Amino acid sequence: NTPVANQSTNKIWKLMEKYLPNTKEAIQSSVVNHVEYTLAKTRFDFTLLHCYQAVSHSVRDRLIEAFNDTYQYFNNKDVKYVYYLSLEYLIGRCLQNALVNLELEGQYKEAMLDMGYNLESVYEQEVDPALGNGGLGRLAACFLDSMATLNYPAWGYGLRYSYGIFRQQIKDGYQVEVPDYWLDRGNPWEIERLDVNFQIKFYGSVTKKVEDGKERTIWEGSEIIVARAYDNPVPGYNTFNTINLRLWRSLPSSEFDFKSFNQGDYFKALESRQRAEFITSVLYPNDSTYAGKELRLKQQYLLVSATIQDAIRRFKKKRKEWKEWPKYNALQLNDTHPALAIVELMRILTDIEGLEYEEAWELVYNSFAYTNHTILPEALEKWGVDLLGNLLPRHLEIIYNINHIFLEKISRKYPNDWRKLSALSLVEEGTHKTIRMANLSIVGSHAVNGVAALHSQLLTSTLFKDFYELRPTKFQNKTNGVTPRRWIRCANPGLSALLNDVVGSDDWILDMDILKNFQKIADDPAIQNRWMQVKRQNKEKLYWWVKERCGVDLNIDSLFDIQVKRIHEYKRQLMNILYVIRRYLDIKKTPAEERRKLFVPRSIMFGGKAAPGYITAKRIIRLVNAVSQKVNNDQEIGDLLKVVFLPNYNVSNAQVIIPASELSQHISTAGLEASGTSNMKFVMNGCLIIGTMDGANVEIAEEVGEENMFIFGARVEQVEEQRNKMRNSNYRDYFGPRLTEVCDAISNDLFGYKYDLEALLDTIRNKNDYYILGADFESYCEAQQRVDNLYRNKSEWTKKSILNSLRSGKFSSDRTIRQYAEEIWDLEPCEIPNPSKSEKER
Ligand code: 4GP
Repeated sequence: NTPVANQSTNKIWKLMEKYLPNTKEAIQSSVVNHVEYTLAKTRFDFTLLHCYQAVSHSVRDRLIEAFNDTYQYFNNKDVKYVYYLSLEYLIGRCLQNALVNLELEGQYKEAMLDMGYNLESVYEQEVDPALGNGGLGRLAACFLDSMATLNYPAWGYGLRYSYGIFRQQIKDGYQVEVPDYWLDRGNPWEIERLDVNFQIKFYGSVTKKVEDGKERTIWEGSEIIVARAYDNPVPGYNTFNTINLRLWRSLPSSEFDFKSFNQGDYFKALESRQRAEFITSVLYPNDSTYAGKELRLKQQYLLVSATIQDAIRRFKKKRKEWKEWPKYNALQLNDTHPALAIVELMRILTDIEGLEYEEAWELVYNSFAYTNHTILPEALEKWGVDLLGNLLPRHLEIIYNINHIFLEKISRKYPNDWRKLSALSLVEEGTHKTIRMANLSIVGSHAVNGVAALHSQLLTSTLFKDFYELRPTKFQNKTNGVTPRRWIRCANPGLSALLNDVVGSDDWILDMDILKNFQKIADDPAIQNRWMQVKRQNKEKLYWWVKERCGVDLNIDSLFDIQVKRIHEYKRQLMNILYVIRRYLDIKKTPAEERRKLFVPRSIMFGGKAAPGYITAKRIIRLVNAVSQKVNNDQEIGDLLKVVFLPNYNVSNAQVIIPASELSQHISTAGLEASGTSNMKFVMNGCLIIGTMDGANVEIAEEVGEENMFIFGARVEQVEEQRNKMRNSNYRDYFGPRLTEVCDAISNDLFGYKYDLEALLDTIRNKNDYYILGADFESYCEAQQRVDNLYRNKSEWTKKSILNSLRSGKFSSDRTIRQYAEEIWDLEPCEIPNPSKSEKER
């Protein structure tokens, strides 16, 4: 008779109550254990990569202790959860962030140094998990950090793509996309949950049955796959709380395709198994554009269905009554990508749980909320009813039903107002009938928010005006934020140390607003000097980065002027590079001996990926590289002007680029950048912004003062007027002589690549200048002149740099997350008692 352990008295659990100690010796022994037992390495084939893996495993052990305790605690306290649903998470590298948040960086540094390893170079071994495109995905990652730090009971849910956003290489000045198989060296951070699997159905048919006088709807899917959970612990800072980012991976289900197997069609059966795995294989590389592909819809549904099933399972374990659902669950939609969650929950509640429609709708409506991230029309998701109805026939029925009931209410409120009815409808009629996912998200949510004050205001006055008039209280603003842990503490250790000295503690990491109390230091010459030293060290780091990757030798004393973000016409990288050409022509026209008097030496850097199918964006990269080649090799110019395209902009590169930047460009056409979040990171790192009154720039100006930025260009209410002006004039008059001369220089083949570059210019000439680059160009040049003037005065520049940083507290994602929790989720923090240091070190 083998003994069977009793769950409560089992010695396993007793033994597990001990925490790993964090002494130097204990850290070393846990690293060494992983070298020997996890990696099975010997001295003969041990590399720095293995060292990174062993260190990560040892940190992961510590994360898991906190992670398990956290959810155990939440469960015991029976808390309300927020579920953050996002198709993208740009989490960036984990090791340093985990060490900083666990407050173990110092200990690990020492332990590793003692064994002959420099922790910094160990960090560099990590791949940068890039399961997102840009702002939306990075925001989700910052939010997780803040949710953990502020002790909110939260779950992040997403997809574990095998291929993240492509790696960008520059070949002959063109962008080349290389697949990013980021898992090829394994991923020490994730925990594969072999026992957390949910079935996901696609296609099939819907039938109605009458049972006990009640009609029941049954959807029988004809393709069944499995979503498996991969957990990624997200540690909070200065707290033991560690939350979970649960990513789903698609796998074939075991019952799958028995028929083919039984009929002996072995290979056909295997092929369909591979099709299942393919669903989560690749992230769609589009930023702010709707893809419209069936595979993408499958991805969306897989995330949604697995997540809702998981949440329901958790809720049911507590044997709650359905009416309590909204009291215990808040679900946040990161854009419309996971909007089917609304429909999926409706389906389960009505078809499976047997709730009445109205009853179910109450629960759905009161638990869901939706964040919009852009008003660009090309981003608005509209799924064709043919595609949706084929893949998810029951969901289409439910959407029609939601729409029917909704429109009935509308027509009672606004009889015969056909315009309103068709604007509000979830269905867009036409030759190709589609479902409007934004309308679905608004109708199914109790709160809808934009991501900066201006953007939220534009949502209610333009894009969602009719919805706003219907229910104004539903609409809110939640200005974005970024985490100071990654963006100051990890990315800029020099500045962190300086701020610690200024404040007298590191309290600012959790309360950025206290920095405001130290504004006096901005005038202090000693602080200014230290501030400049920190900036110089960061510039040196970027100098080497650029030299190694781009082969360009920058002058470290030149002004580092940077625009890094996805390449988009509305972000106007084109205006930036046209100005660079203007500057180049002006320098050339100036007698050699006067050049240094008139022009501040500048290193102008661009970085960002273009969506693979976005030809204009790719041509912008081509132009930047063409200009770079010409200018950097012009002996006459020397270090007065250098132009560099920084390849493969991603989170880890941003951590080097942003702290080194002195001027950063956020120059979108007013009204088109919903918020921007890198603008916040730059400001925190003491960088001055040249920018338009767009997105969060408006609030940054309110906080740091317009006099500490370089604001230019048309305001949102002037944009349409400028477009009309363009329509009614010749581009030469509209552009003015300075921009015209630049365009002519390109046309006259000064930079080569005539075919591409002419096509690029045609996007702004000939009455096409939708992004009013021509209208804003002069004002942009003037702002650039102000930049030069100020940069000559080091002390004044540094003072403004300091003020930018000290006044940036509003843009911590901690502030944003508190607002979501209080104003949308109705969520209370729940902090698990931190096992005392002594207990930890037992
Ligand atoms: C971005 C917006 O373009 C950016 O302004 C905003 O800061 C960010 O979301 C986070 O809210 N949108 C996207 C997207 O990334 O894919 O629509």
